[in-house]
Amino acid sequence: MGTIMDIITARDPFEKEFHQAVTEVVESVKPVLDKNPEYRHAGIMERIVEPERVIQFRVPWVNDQGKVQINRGFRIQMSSAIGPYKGGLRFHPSVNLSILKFLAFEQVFKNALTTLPIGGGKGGSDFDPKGKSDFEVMRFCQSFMSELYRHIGSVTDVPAGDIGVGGREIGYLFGMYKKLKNEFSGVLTGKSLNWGGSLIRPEATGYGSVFFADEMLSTHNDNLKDKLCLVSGSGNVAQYTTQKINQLGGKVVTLSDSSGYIFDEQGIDKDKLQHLMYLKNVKRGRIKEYVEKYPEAVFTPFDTSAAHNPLWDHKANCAFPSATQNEINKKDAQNLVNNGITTVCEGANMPTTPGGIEVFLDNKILYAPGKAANAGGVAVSGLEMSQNSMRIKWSAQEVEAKLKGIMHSIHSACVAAAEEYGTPGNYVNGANIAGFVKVADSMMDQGIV
Ligand code: NDP
Ligand code: 2IT
Repeated sequence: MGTIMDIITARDPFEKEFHQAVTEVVESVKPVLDKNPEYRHAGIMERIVEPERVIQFRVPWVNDQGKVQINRGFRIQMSSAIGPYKGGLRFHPSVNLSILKFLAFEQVFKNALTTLPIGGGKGGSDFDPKGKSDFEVMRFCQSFMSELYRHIGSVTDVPAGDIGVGGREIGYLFGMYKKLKNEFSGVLTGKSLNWGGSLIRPEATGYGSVFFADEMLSTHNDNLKDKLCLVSGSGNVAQYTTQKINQLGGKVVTLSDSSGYIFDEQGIDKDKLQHLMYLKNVKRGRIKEYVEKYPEAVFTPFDTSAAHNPLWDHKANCAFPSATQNEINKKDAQNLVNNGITTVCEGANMPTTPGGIEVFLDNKILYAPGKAANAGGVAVSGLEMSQNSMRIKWSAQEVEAKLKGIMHSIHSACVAAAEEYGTPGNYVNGANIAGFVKVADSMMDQGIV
């Protein structure tokens, strides 16, 4: 049998994001496989890279002009080794099998790190919610769920949000699921507070990422107070990352969307963030509108043909990439290092290319990969599932304390695994190994399935 990479590139030659995510894990866990030959005998790696089930379906809907539209829907049920499939739904025109398989693959290890009993999955559609009316989004979500409902359930597979899927979409999806199944259950997380949602779920990914950065800094007897921070994105994760950095005394000077970024040297404080949230969440506008109210800030459009992203070329102590995959390349990473960055904490999934990661590791940056740093979102989704099962509701303080405890545990698990395998301070190896061992041991217990 060839190597894992030979197998997956022969099977799916064009899935470059999936290959990228698998390559990283394969490299990290090689010493674990060498030390534990039983994992090789049981074909753990061969099984872990093959989704348990892939569902692809047609999503027909009618736009406001009465024209029929066809999108593609997907759900990747990657691993149920430690619990029901769990992971978000992404609605974005770039969505394809490669992107969803990379996300589902990373989700398996991320969910294992949370300490909660949740397996890994991911789904979504190439539907673009941008510029669509609420009714169009509703009709799309209803059509999407009219197929997906037969494959999911509160003990089978529990989707949530991701890029392009927030509270509005989760509401429309839940409404259709409930109608088709005649069942009110915790089949989705990220629900509104009135009908089963958990306090702090909207905040959880951003808050968790900042807690993780603080954990890393504490290993150097440092913290986020007075730290200058670059944040990318301006959606759910970026907004609450900014909020928590502000609460801990740091200063955020950038935010972005797919069209460009803003640089506000004075800092995006509480009031400015509130306005940004109105612009993005209520008005569903663009980041460049920020400078209309705050002319001291500068908007720079992105040039997609440029070799580097100018957002990462500002002087700062910490970076929180929180938009999308591969938004920091080798040149961006080098710019960050040249400008004195000490800490990089990934709110987004796989935002740094392999070349960029190498730069961070070579320069001994405190670098947290997404599967550890952004696990707070799915962790609070797990807590939402617990509250739904018990039919109770925890206070915001209780959930935030649990989230903080979980991020602390994830940090400790990464540090311990990295040390055990001879790469102290390498959070990439730490996260991959700690997540992998839990899943692999569960697969060993359950036989060849
Ligand atoms: P949102 O849809 O709320 O926001 C996404 C942001 O990223 C927007 O500002 C968007 O800009 C920008 N963006 C999206 N695609 C691109 C692109 N191709 N190029 C440049 N900018 C882009 O999503 P989230 O905040 O929820 O997700 C952000 C990241 O965090 C993703 O990587 C997601 O997988 C990850 N994540 C999310 C979790 C969650 O709980 N929501 C949990 C863990 C990770 P625009 O408006 O122009 O599209
Ligand atoms: O990437 C992720 O972890 C998410 N989008 C959140 C998944 C979830 O089930 O809450």
